[in-house]
Amino acid sequence: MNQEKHVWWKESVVYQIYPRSFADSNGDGIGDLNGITAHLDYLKTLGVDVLWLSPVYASPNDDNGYDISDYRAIMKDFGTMDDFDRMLEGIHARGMKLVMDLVVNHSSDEHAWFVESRKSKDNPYRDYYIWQDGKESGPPNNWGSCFSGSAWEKDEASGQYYLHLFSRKQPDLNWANPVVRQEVFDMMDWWCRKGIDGFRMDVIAMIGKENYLDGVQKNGAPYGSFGASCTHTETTHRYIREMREKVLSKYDLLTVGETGGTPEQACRYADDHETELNMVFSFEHTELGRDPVLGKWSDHKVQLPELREVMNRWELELQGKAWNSLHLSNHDQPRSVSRFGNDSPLYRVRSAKMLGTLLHMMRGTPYVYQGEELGMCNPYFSHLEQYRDIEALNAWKQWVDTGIVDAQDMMRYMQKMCRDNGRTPMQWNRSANAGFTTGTPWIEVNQNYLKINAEDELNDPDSVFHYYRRLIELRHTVPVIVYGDFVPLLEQDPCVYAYSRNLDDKSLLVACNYTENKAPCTLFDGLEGTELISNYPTHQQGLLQPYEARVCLITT
Ligand code: TEU
Ligand code: CA
Repeated sequence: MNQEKHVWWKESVVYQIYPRSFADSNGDGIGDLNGITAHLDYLKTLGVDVLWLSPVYASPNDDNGYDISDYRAIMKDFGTMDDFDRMLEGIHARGMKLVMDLVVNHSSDEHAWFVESRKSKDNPYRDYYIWQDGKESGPPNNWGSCFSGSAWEKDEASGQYYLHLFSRKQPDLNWANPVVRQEVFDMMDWWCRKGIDGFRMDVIAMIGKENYLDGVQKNGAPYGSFGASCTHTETTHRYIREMREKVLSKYDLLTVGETGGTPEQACRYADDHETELNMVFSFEHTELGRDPVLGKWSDHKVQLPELREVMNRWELELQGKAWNSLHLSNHDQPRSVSRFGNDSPLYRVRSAKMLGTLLHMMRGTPYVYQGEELGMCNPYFSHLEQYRDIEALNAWKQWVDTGIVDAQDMMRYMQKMCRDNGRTPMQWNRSANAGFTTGTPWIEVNQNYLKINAEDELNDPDSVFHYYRRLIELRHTVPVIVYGDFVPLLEQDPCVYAYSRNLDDKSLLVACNYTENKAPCTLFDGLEGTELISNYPTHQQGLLQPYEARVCLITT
């Protein structure tokens, strides 16, 4: 018997809502809180335990709410604090929990703190942000921002530069200032007292800046990397432990850090003794196929051996030490069925179910990103005007407008990788704009909504929706899925992703054909077990059909 400690957040499935694209209640084309409240029964039917809400705080929307101008107010586009309270009540009334996004590496440049800070060198808020003198009429160092260009912006008022690891409208908060830390902790406490159930912590690994030395500049890259100076530092760990002591330890929360990094680093953030966070998001699997110069801008199709190597390693290295989180998509990623599966009409449903199986039977807390439960796809926008995302629009300027990358190539990369792929409106039904809005949506609806929408899937017992509902139900009813040990199987197989989970006298056998070819597989032959779930009505001995997924429970 393994020693896994039993807690609710290990037994939960989390559903991520990107509010701007979920449901619009008032026809202005923008999803809002009342839209969420109106669809809580849908989420309850799906069976998820926890909702993670991407930022809903006041924001000028330079980065869709990840640039916050008031941490204790609701964005006007999304509604009011009363709407929030009603939504939270509705979530709790249905036995679900709410996790808020915590974006405190940076604020908006329109936050009152920054408005003050930039006024003068001796303003009391100056040290809330990171200001430095330039070097030789240029910025203080060679760091590039995650959203292209220098990570430093010169401010004319004082002639100094401020640091922004993301857009220039997202100045980094100065965590070295204890007053800033206390402001953040007080704000977190305020939300906890309101009754929320946890935090997803945006780029939390970057809060502990240790020095401002030039970063490594890779082959022809225009800027250096800030990674070594800012990310996963001892200082970051110290701040998180302080946060735990001052806020997190006082409440029963789900905490997930958006840290990325290696399994070894994850084991420090999310160790079983709960000194820092409950779990972290890893991105090694979603960063497969990065281009050495263009980074995420590539059209690499992720193959089974590379995906399996990464995901198995994370499962194995965290086992017995830390809790894992499981995800194939979120608001920064393309649609998982388009990226890892096959979104052609022939295989979309099968491959979406296969990917769900592969992920949900693993050890860790699964995250479902809105629309994933419907098998929603990338929209394949082909005109720049259809895109909204600041990361992509800046990248276009950096690579295409300068003549370095061909426009057609970049468009192909964006169709594969742009964050907008995951941000097209939720497809509710067959009415205009997929029932998302009665107005003009802020970003175009995927034109396939007549075929892919929640209403039709609710009525079809064979839909991706009902398959996800069943996966979630299994997690709630079969303990080996939550607490079993993970053991990789068939690690060299070119088509089949297989593993087992083991707890006491129960063993779970999972096999997924990751490809569109038939794959020989004898794992289930002669086995005396119960089939828990499969995306094919019958299983043929010795074989897995294209994208077939099958899970059997065995008593030993
Ligand atoms: O993302 C952090 C992050 O690392 C992303 O910039 C990522 O590299 C990129 O999206 C991949 O395409 C978080 C949020 O999830 C993201 O939406 C925000 O834009 C970002 O932080 C800044 O707050
Ligand atoms: Ca609205």
